[in-house]
Order: sequence, then structure tokens, then C-alpha cells
Amino acid sequence: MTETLRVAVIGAGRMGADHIQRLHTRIHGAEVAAVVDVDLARARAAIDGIPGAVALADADEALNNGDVNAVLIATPGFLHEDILLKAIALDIPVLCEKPLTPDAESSWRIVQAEVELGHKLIQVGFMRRFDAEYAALSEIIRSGGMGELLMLHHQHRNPSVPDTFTNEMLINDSVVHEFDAIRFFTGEEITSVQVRLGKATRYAPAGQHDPQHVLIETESGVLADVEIYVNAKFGYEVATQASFEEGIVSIGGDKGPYTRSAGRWGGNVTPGFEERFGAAYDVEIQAWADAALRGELGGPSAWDGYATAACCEAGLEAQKNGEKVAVKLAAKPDLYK
Ligand code: ISE
Repeated sequence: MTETLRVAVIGAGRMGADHIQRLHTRIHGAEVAAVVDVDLARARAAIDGIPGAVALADADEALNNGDVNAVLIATPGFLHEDILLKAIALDIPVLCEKPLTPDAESSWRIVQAEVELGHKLIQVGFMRRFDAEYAALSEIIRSGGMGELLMLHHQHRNPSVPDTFTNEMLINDSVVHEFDAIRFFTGEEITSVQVRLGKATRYAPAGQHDPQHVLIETESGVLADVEIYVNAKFGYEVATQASFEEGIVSIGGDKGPYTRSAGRWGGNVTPGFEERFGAAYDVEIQAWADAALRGELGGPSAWDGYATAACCEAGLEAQKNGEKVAVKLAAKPDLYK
């Protein structure tokens, strides 16, 4: 049995570089064996100080390198399918940053390839499931101690986004996390999505309507709403309030230190997702490595990637027509039950 994952990290951008440092300095049982980036200089910079790691410009070269036995994919979503199918053919474990692929049809091809292989290899990078407060809220829901969960209210605010962040990306790149979180909290599939466009901020880049209000229903009738606001300026916030029969639970509020000085009180606003979810990413990648070394899966599966892609597809249609759009899902294969 393999004792150490020798990981090829594909993509050395913002998230890839963060994961490379994480694997190198904090994760047990996994090491960076190769870093691939079309920008070879960026790949070289990313392996600086990591003994035994090679920098490459081609993913195939990394996958066929005898020293590699696992893959972490951190490229933009449209590049995922090819690498995922190759990793499945090689039967090696994968951590794939969200989205699994950009649309439900291509995600379904990944699900089918895994079903054909006969076991699960792909963990999708929905890191919020590994956040301590997300886990605590999920436990409260499962325990039934506060009665039935009735509604979820989500706030997802980013300080700013690059000009290349399209209107569709508010759904595909940002609300995709809420789709997964709602499925994680309720243990149910999402049945419909509606998007409402109200008054918009003048700080949104051309072509982007920001903020947007997303209304979601699950199989048992839990209602969820999401404020997605990606040019909120003040900082980063991901928070949820859950309404139960017996009370209300809030997660994701401001954290200390809470300071009082010179007649004022306050604290620091979280600047971005690396800070907000840094600990969750560590837990996520460690869970992936531990499970992969046992030949198991340590988190959300390719099915979760496919189901959230189907929600995004409904969300994009809803963005255009303002209607409540049904989520279309294929039957869940036995492998994921
Ligand atoms: C980004 O890609 C993420 O994954 C962040 O968690 C999210 O808050 C942000 O909106 C996305 O663009």
C-alpha cells in the first residue's frame, strides 16, 4: 500500500499556489511531486524550496511521471474534464477544485467514467464542509435537537472581483458553494432555483449585475435564499442563518479579537476566502490525503460535483428569465448511494 501521496498539482495560480504551500508545510502523508502550469516560470516559482518537486508545462507529462500517484487540480473549470478522465484511466486519487466541470453534461461524463471504473477516486473541493462552524450546524441539523430545519438564509459577499468575472460566474463560481452547502446541510437534492435581479451597485464591472438574490427549494420543501454580492467592498463574508422549529442558529459571523480602545470598539474584517477558509482547506486536504491512502474518499464526490453543476445550469437559465427553474438530475448511480 502507498504510504505517501506524491501529488501533481495542476495549476499554480491563486488556489494552486495556496495548496502547494499547504501540501508542503502542513499536510501529513502527502508531498508535492510536480507542479504544472502553462506559465512554466510560475510553476518553477511555486516549487521553489520544495525538494524533489519538478516544474512542468504539460499535465500529461506529470501524470505519466512514475513519481506521481495523486493529482490536485486547481486550473480553471473548463480544463478539468480532460485531466479527470486521464486520472480515472490511471486509477489515481484526485482532489479537484470546484467546479468539477463547467456544465452538467460534462460532469455526468465524469460520473459515468467513475461508475465504469467501479470505485470513487474524485473528491471535489467544496471546502466549506470542512469548516468547523459548517460542521457544527450540520451536526445540529442531523441530531434533530432543534426540531426540523425550515429555512436557510445565506450571505456570500466578496470585496471585489476582476473584470473577467462574468455575470454567469456569480452563479457558477460563487453560488455553486451555496448549492453544495444547502445539499450538505439538508442531505437533500435541490429541486428549483430562481434568480432575482434588483437594484445594482455602480461598482460592478460592465455586463455584471451585482448583487443577485437566489431562491432555492429542496426535496422536502426547505427554502433557502442567497445574497450573492461580489463587489461588496467592505471585505469578505460567508454567513448562514438557519431557522428551526425550536430556534435559530447563525454561523460565519465576525471573529475576534474584539477590541475596545480610545472610546471605540471593533475588530478586523476578513479580507478574502484564503483567510476565511484557511483552516477548512487544511482539514479538507488532510481528509483527502488520509482517505486516499486508505483507498477511500474523504469528502464530496463526483456526484456532488454533477448535482451542483445541474443546479448552476438551472441558475443560469433563471438569471435570464427570472422564473423558478426546475433542476434536472439523472438517477443517482448505486456507487454514490
Ligand atoms: C471563489 O472562486 C471561491 O471559491 C470563493 O470561495 C468564493 O467566495 C468566491 O465568490 C469565488 O469567486
